[in-house]
Amino acid sequence: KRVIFSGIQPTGVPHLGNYLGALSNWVKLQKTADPDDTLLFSIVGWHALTLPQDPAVLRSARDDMLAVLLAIGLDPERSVLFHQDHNLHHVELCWILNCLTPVGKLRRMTTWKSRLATSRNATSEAEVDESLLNSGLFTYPVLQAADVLVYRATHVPVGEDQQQHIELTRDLAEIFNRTFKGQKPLFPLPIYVNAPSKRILSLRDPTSKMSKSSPDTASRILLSDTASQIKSKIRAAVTDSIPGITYDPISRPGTSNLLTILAACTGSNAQDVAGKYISKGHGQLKNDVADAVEELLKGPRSEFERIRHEKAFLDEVARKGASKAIVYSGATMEDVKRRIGLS
Ligand code: AQP
Repeated sequence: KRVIFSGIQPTGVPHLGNYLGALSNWVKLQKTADPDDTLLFSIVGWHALTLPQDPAVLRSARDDMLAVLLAIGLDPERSVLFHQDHNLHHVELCWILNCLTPVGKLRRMTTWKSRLATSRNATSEAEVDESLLNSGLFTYPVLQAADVLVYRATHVPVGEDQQQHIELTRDLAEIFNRTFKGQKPLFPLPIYVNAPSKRILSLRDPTSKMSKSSPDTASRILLSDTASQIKSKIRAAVTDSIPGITYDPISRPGTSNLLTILAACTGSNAQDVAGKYISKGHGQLKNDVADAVEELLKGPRSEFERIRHEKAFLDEVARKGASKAIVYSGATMEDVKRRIGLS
């Protein structure tokens, strides 16, 4: 019996990277899960606070994110869909784990560096001034570990960029199990479930990942983008001037990114896709990528536009989801508190 948990920040409408790297996998898992498996998908508002947010924008981004999850096909009767900030057990366990986390382990996490670099529009992570780092951004991997462990999740489907956080989560579960021994270990060691497609890169700077917080809006394709917006962003994507198309992520990151996107949209492999374009040019590749992305996104986009204005329905889904989530996490927290001596 698996417990599958994942989360997404309400920092804007998700982009193609979020969709291919994480969200589409959640829908697939919902379809293929055993009836005994528990699926929990959370909109992680507390994580969003690690970078400055406009309260009004955050409020509507939260609703929009829930609308997106429903629009892509997550079923609130099958999967527990909820806002992280509706379940205080996450922060309670986070504090307990913080008290077990060596600072050296957090220093080795690279995600906060790139998140800070992106938000500051720095050209490299080295350029980032550490004095600008708030402690929430530094310790958010611990909150992420709490998000997973509070449900005693066994499987975590996230993008490649989050893999090191799952390693940290496993480390913290082990530290807790070792420090507070019981008849059996309290936390299972969760497994990272990779999406079939790797990380999707920025269309403007293919050395960094596609991101919601990048100031350059042409760097990402949103799930709400129209066919013409998709076309113009793909046309403007940075590639290279080497003739012919080959898949070479190191020396041709922009071209390879387009091949990765096309392969992911059509359910094939980037090397195989490249083989079909060997004697073709970037113009042809870009047209085909734009068509494939439009084909993939048009269904979710129209569902999203329909659901996003149904505020009462969204509130009801969120309320029901949170009450289910609290039942699962409540059982874990009783055990945790008993073991640490705070029950
Ligand atoms: N470019 C990407 N390619 C593949 N997967 C990606 N993910 C994010 N970017 C890519 C995966 O999407 C899930 C949700 O991400 P998140 O919103 O929780 O935070 P993030 O990883 O920090 O994503 P963003 O889009 O870059 O958001 P901001 O800009 O707000 O930080 C995760 O599973 C992630 O791996």
